[in-house]
Amino acid sequence: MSMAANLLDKLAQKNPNEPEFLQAAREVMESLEPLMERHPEYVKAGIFERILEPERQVMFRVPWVDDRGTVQVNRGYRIEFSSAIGPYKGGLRFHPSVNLSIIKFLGFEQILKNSLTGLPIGGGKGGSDFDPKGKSDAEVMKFCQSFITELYRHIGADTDVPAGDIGVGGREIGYLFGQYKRIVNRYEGVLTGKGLAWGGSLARTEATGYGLVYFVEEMLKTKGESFAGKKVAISGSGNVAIYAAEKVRALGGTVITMSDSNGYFVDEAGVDLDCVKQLKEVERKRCSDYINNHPEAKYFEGCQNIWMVPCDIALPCATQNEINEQDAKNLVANGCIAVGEGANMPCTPEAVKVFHDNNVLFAPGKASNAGGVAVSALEMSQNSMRYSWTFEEVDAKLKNIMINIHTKAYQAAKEYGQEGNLVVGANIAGFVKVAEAMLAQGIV
Ligand code: NDP
Ligand code: 2IT
Repeated sequence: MSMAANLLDKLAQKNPNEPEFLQAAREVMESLEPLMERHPEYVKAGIFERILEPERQVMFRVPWVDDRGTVQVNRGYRIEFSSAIGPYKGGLRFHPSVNLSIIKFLGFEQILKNSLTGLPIGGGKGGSDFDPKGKSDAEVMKFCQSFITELYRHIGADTDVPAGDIGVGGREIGYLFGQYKRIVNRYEGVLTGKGLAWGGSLARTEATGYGLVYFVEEMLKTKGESFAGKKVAISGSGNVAIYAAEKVRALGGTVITMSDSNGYFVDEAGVDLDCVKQLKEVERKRCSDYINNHPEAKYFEGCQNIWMVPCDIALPCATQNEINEQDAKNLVANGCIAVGEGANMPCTPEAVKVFHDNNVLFAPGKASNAGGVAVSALEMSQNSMRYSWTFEEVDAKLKNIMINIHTKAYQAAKEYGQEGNLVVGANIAGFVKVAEAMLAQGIV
């Protein structure tokens, strides 16, 4: 049995009910096999075993009272996975599907993603099975206050810095920050994605989507391609999807479809982003409402068939495992030339294989969606300096970071004999920096 297989076997025995975590760990450990041979010192120091075990896992009760006076109880999580290269850093997800496996997969991915940014941030993730959908602002506030009243003792500007993810945007970060500040009586950069008037960074809202498109642009260049004139399918209509769509349009592409968890609409003339922003960011409405303003567009119930819509480039920006093997085959059959993961792990391993086997350019999320956390790290820098950069300054830094991540992943893949395989390249390039830090810091 290979060393990776052996590690994964033990991991599965230890964490039997964590399919998403095991899926993420498998992809990484299989990529790292050549590294295990080249670096016996990593093996001797137990780096692989250690990186697979979170440094600390916090799970807690989040009680709150809804608008009808009924007591509600949710479960909160914070997985502090690795502090080898900096304070734990990663988002909070509020979604009814949240469980330990999902938060651990996200936290594990975050270690390597954060390393790839080149900035000094460790890996962590958290969240709750709370569903913000359909809740009043007052309910969301009460939940956030209860959540942070427990979590505050575990986080801090130099310890662990959460941010947004699915279901956590500016509104939630505001309530979390307000209550944190009230408890600790300190104004510090403990959360990122803050409002611009109170410590947030310009371009953080746009960062993940813009960064994704900057990365895919670099990847397309390796084949002499660009976004200009391309039809682009984007799943989701949240933070990542909206700003990916905005940058695609700026680069001359046409976004023809977007979705939410109920369904998707197709607008061949090009999605009206102002309308989507109004529906999603202001009114908190559904994709089905798009056709009220755009009768020429078509709405379809259910998410899965979005990948049957013929496109040149697909950017999955909703959630994990949203593109399976059959979806990937449909995309290939319809002439798709590139796939960029905006979400975390939106493609199953079988789907990724279909893309690689058919020479479809494939950008793995831990590289291509790293722009959000990169600008979060820039927000931390600005908070420490008590200073703020202009939008143009932050955007230029973001673009540079995304180009560098592409170069690092491309070169690492080439160095290990797998040119063009950015999955392997991103895993190796992200891992080496963390492994070197762990070696230097001893067995901790
Ligand atoms: P949002 O909550 O802003 O938007 C999520 C979007 O995806 C919504 O349109 C939502 O639809 C849809 N969606 C969520 N869950 C499901 C599901 N189970 N099935 C179908 N559709 C679903 O989140 P973000 O845009 O911030 O996050 C999207 C993805 O990007 C996630 O995978 C996240 O981890 C990843 N990511 C986010 C970063 C960030 O900076 N925000 C950074 C890097 C990665 P609905 O409204 O109906 O639920
Ligand atoms: O998955 C991610 O990288 C995020 N949700 C962003 C994390 C952050 O700390 O900005």
